[in-house]
Amino acid sequence: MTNPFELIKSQFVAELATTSLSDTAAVDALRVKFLGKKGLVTELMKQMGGLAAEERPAFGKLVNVLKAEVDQAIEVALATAREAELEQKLNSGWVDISLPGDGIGAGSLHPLYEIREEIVDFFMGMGFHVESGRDVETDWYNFEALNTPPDHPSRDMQDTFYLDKKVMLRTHTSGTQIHYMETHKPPFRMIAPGHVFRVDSDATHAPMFQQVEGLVVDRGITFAHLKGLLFLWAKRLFGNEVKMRFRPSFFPFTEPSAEMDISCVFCSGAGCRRCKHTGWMEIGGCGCVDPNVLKNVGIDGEEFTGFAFGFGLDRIAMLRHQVPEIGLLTANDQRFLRQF
Ligand code: 2NL
Repeated sequence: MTNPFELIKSQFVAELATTSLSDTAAVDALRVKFLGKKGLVTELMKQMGGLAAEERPAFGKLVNVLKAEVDQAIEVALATAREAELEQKLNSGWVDISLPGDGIGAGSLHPLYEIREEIVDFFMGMGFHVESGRDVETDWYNFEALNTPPDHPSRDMQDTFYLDKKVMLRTHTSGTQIHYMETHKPPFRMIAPGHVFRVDSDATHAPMFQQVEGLVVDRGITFAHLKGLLFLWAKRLFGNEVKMRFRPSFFPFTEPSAEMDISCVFCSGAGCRRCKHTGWMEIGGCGCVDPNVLKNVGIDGEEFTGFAFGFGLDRIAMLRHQVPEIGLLTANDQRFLRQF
């Protein structure tokens, strides 16, 4: 058997018989050995160029048949090896297809924004316009127009983030009402929700927090309108059973002024640690607009009167959801946020 075709073929058959049919790399090595650039079959094909013209057709036919046979045997062996490898992978890494899949988590509104939307909804229902204002105000809008004299403690460098001598991050949203009154003629009713900034930072105070302030200016507005509206609003937020009270207070921009308390949401007024055993919790301040403020924005205080109020959103969210620590609202802790 000196025929080169038969020789190579029997060599291939012998080597294929000893190649592992569960190993694609081994089968591929066999392919390279016979069909690669310098493979045995390939070399045989190259010999054709040195043959006499009449010998070429017969030689070409035989070498092509050989190549096709080797080709096909390799393809079959590769397919077998691939399947064997897959089988082995599946057997070694067992998958429990009865386990539940990964859930698709749905987000929800942050409690602070949920409260803000609820409050905005209530006042819009009462015909209030919503104005968001600007975070940076000048001295006039943040203090001067609000009847806050230059020596007032709230102007202290230690309470206010100043950007320049007369430019600052707003310490309350009241400047928004000043802008509004300067550009609109009464009667009007509006609220100003937004972020405010104070140098304060401890367990119960954050350097940035959210407020909602409100303002009504019309003919014949009295303190009774203010009280009626805020009591209605507190019932909407905290339920019909909530009790409310006003305490006399002072703000430079209102006269008279009051602070508003609701019955403690933790003990319903019986007295507990959270309300310092008073049964009451403060939720904001309010009053009739000081005539000086109206004068500053060119509104005739003889014809028009008004009331205004301001509430911290964090405090209201805490009371609404009975959150014991203010820091939880801004810590971004998923274990806390997932409860809403
Ligand atoms: C509080 C108290 C308050 C106002 C804000 C206001 C605005 C204008 C005129 C008059 Cl333009 N008043 N705002 C009035 C009373 C109280 O906020 O404790 N806020 C957290």
